[in-house]
Formats: sequence, structure tokens, C-alpha cells
Amino acid sequence: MTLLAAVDLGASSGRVMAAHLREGRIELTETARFPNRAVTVRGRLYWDVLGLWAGILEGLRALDGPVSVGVDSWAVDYGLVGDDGHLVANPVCYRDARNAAAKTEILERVGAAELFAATGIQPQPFNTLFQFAAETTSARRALLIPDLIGYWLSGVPAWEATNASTTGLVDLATGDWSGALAERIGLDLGLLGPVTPTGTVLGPVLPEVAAATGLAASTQVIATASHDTAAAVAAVPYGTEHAAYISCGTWSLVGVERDTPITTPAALDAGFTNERGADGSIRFLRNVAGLWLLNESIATWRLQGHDIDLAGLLAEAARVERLRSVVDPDDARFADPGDMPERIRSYCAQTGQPVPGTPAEVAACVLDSLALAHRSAVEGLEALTGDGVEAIHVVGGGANNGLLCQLTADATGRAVLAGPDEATALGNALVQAQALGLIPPGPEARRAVARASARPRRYEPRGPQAPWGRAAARLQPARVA
Ligand code: LFR
Repeated sequence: MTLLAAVDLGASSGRVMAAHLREGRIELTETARFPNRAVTVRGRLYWDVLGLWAGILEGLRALDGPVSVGVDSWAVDYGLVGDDGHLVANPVCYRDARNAAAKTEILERVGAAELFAATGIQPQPFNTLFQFAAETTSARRALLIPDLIGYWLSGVPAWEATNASTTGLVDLATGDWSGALAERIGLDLGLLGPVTPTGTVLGPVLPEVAAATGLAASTQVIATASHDTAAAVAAVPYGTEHAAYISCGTWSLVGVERDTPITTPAALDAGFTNERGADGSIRFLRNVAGLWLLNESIATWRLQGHDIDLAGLLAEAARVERLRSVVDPDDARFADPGDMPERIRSYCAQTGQPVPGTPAEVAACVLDSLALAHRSAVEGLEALTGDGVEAIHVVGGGANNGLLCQLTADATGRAVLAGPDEATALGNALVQAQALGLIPPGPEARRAVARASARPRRYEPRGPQAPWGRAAARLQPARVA
């Protein structure tokens, strides 16, 4: 048996997972979980990256002799470090307002179509590209969050490929930073080193980390698939069907894996993006604002003193009349932290729909709306790729939300295969195991271990499709407005 450590940082929590590799299977156990939340100071929204670091060290301390450590997190965000290797500024959260103005300004200089053709990345305000443009800095290096943690663990700076692709600065053709694009928009690429291949062994943990955690001095730090979505996609237990995936957590990333990107105007208009997969594949996907709407609603109710238990809320939401009111989860008004139920109510009122009152009604509205958004993304995938989607793998925390999985099956008319819920940590560990030669290279060997490690739960579609089609049509004018 071999023990690997997977550090997985999400927008609402971080954890350290022990991954036991034994007889072609990986078994995961959580050794530490710590909260993560963006914090506002003087109107700027920051991540508490030092709190995360403290949680990571504590989690590593609880492990019994891992051979390696790999870190993944949400994409696009970064820490700036100076010549002496110290942080020169606290990492800013991608939901901060500063990026929207930078996006407008850059798109005036380089059109969205040109950016999309060069990098394959859907122009969204949070892309690192726009964040850099909003930054004034005397820093020496910019390291994306998992690379920053990897640097603190190993002393070796890296720019791991799957996460680098999300910045909007990597040339689709070469897989390295686009000098031409940087020049066009006046960005200094000096903050970035060469893109690091996924699965690169960076080196052993620093002596100070070994001392703080009890890890052996020989423990290797590995640049795993450090974009959480890439790690999750690397662990999708595909069967024989032609299937799409939904990596479902704070966001729902709805996509397929392909060999080639799609950078047509239709793909740009439909909101699709081309991110790199663990083996250099293309993750062609759409970002749907996922369980963020539900989680932020629950946080609001709890702040207001309501005693909310998720299982109870979902059970009640299942009994609410379906498709009473629906929202477009990607509407810009839902992007910021804060009172989500109020914004959902005002959306429903403005679009002439019944206004959800109780928490269960709001939750039902959110889950119906997410299922509808999944349906629209799957339709978009089929239209743009020309390939039928026969089944949908839902992985990540959302795989445990039985109501959302069932509604996604109902709305799309496809079977949903739910799980593993820990796909991100599993993919993180699988890529490490491959880097160390513990399992053979390539996607198939990895998926074989993924299949052996978790058996998905199957949800068959119920009822007619027509009500979902009508609800989607109801949303059209709202989208345009
Ligand atoms: C999911 C995710 C998405 C990315 C978003 C912002 O956790 O990584 O893939 O678009 O967060 O970084």
C-alpha cells in the first residue's frame, strides 16, 4: 500500500485527503477540513491564504508517511511574491469587482473573438488576464494558488499546465504563454515562468515544512492537475457510453473531453471555453454558476438565525411544485457574495413569476434552475461538437445532492451517473501516482483505477421533457433583458 496526500482547496473549504493506493484502487480519507471564505477589507475581496496554509500544515501533520503531496484549487487566482520569496500582497478573490473594468478596457483593444481564437478561453471578468491588467505591482513572480502552496511546500516555483490554461494567457497552439497576446495588451510576462507539464515532480518538501509537519524529508511535492476541475475530470469513471461530465460544486462545469479545441464564434457566443486536461486534452466546457446559489442562500439564512439542515431542506424542496419559478443562475446579479434569497426573489418578481417564500421554495427554485442550466449546456455541447451525449457523469460534492442529480436527469432526459463525490482529490492523487510510476501513464489507466475506486449511483430520467422546454423558453426574455 502507498500513501499519497491530496490537498484540495475549494471556494468554501479546503481539506487534506489521505489517498491509499492498494491493488489498483484508491481509498480516500479526510485528515483535515478547514473553512475557506472570501473576506472583504476596504472594499476589496480577498482570500485568507494564510489561514489555508495553516490548515494545510495541520492536515499534513496528521498523515502517516505519504510519499508525495499534490495541491489543487479553484482556478485563475494567484499570489504575488517578491524577490525574497515572500508574499507582496494578499491574493484577491476572483469575485472582486476590480476585474470587470479591466475586462472592458482590454476587450476594447483586443476583441473577444481574437482572444478566444488565440487561447480558447471564454472571456470572463475573473480570467487572470484581466486580473493582471487591474494589478499594479512590484512583485517578482505571480503564482496561481496551488503553485503558491507548492512553492511554500517545496521552494520550487511552477506554473502547472491545467491551471495555467485558465488564465486566458496561454496560446492554444503552443501550450505556453502567448507573448504576442501579452504584447498586444501591454502585459509584462516577466511575472511568469515556463508552463510546467502536469505531473512534474517538483522536489522534496523544504526542511522547514518537514519540521512543521513531521513529513519525511524525502516526501515529494508534485505539480498534480492543479486546477480542481481538471483533477475532477481526470477521475471521471467513464463507461462505454458517450458521456458528458458535470463537475458540480460551487460551480457546475458542464463539458466533454476532446482532442481539439472549438474556437468558433458559435462556441464563444454560447459561453464555452477550452481548458487543458491532465493529458493535454481539451476540456470543452461551460461554467454554470452551480451550488454557489444554494450555499450562499444557506449562509444568508443561517446569518439570519434560521436553523438550516441541508438534508431536511432538500427533502422539503423535493416536495415543492416543480418549475414554479426559474432563474438564470449565470445572471450577473447572483455573482457577488451576500443575500442570495433576496436577489432570487427580486429576479422572480421582475420576470413576473411566483416569488418563492420559504427556504424550501427558494431551494427548489435554485435546483430546478440549475437542472435547466445543465440541460441548456448539454444541448450546447451536442450542437457545437456534433456528438450526441448519451449519459452524464456528475462528480464532486454535487454528486451527493440526490435531488439535483435526479432533476438533472429529468431535465436533460439522460441517465445521470453520480460520483465520486471526491473526484477532485481522487484525480489529484491519481496524477501523483502516475508521476511516481505507481500506475501506468495515460487517461485509460487512470480511469480504470477511478472505476475500481468508486461505483456511481444511477438516476434515470422521469416524466416528460416538455415542462423543462417550456421553462427554458420562459427564461429566454430574462436572459436578453
Ligand atoms: C471550480 C473552478 C472553475 C473555475 C472557477 C473559478 O472550482 O475552478 O473551474 O472557472 O472555479 O476559479
